[in-house]
Amino acid sequence: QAFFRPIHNAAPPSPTNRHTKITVVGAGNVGMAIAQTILTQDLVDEIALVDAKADMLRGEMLDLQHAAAFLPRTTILASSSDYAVTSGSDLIVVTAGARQVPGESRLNLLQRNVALFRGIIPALVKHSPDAILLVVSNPVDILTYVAWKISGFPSNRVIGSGTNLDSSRFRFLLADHLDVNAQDVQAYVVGEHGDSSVALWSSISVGGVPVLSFLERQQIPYEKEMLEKIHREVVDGAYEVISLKGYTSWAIGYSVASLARTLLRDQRSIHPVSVLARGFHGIDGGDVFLSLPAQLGRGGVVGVTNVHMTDEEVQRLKASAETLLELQSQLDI
Ligand code: 6V0
Repeated sequence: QAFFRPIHNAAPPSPTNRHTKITVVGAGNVGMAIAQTILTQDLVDEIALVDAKADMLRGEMLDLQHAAAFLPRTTILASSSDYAVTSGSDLIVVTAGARQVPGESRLNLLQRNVALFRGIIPALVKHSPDAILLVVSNPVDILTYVAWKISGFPSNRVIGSGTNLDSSRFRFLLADHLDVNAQDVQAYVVGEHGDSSVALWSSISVGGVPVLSFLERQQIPYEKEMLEKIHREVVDGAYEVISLKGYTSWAIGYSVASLARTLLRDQRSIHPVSVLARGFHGIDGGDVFLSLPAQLGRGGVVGVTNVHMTDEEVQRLKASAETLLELQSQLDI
């Protein structure tokens, strides 16, 4: 109880609105970009940070707390070992991950990340049994499946950030090429986040104008080649940023903050994110998470849109699902 009271209470404190809380596990480049974007957007009352590196984590927490005079009021907590700081979270974002060591196979890295998830997911679930889990760590689709399995949560409360970021890259490049605002471009990249992602050409529209059928009517083959080139740039985008600055952070920060807003404020917006895809678009080989345009709200995944896909797009999506299932079958969860 403070001795000095700058304000004399005229009335008892008013009951506050419902308390909202986000936990970010992994306070590296990606986790901190997510935390700081969420802070600036006034999305929650409390942010809890968890990372294995205690000193770095405390430094990050203090650095953010020192910006209090310039930011909406948010309590920032951090702990490297005590998951009690995460208690009562509405949303948990997992960015913790092991880094690939030279010569290590993708499967080995994946198995190490499974072990890491086995260490953190049960502790998170214990302290926030009603939370939504949002996985960002790579390979995001398989780790979302792993998080679903370990958590025991219903599938509507386990989501991977998936191709939400790839779709933003896609919309940026299309907008740049067509000289329009990216927010007016409706375009989805679906499937696996990464090399086998599928661009849904047939459903791209700008301000309600369907792009592909317009180009086909105008018979402009050059433009179609240009569009293919744009998808390649989307796939290579992360590699390019990593080769230039060492990691990606700002775009994934905004991408996850946008998902957090939709989920916590029950916006019912549609985002391409990694969801349990079994039963959609003919995916029937097993339980697999990959990105499809999904409607999100306070309860997590509200539904999956019945987006139009050509036969070729469906085939590529199914191939993406098969690749993921094959890897999953080799995992020891
Ligand atoms: P980073 O900077 O190495 O951060 C990872 C953090 O995790 C580090 O600070 C570690 O100390 C911490 N960590 C490791 N093990 C544990 C543990 N057991 N408990 C708590 N913390 C732990 O990596 P960066 O932030 O650059 O990337 C994080 C992950 O996000 C990686 O797997 C990336 O591949 C992935 N990304 C996913 C994207 C997507 O679109 N899904 C986009 C960008 C990056």
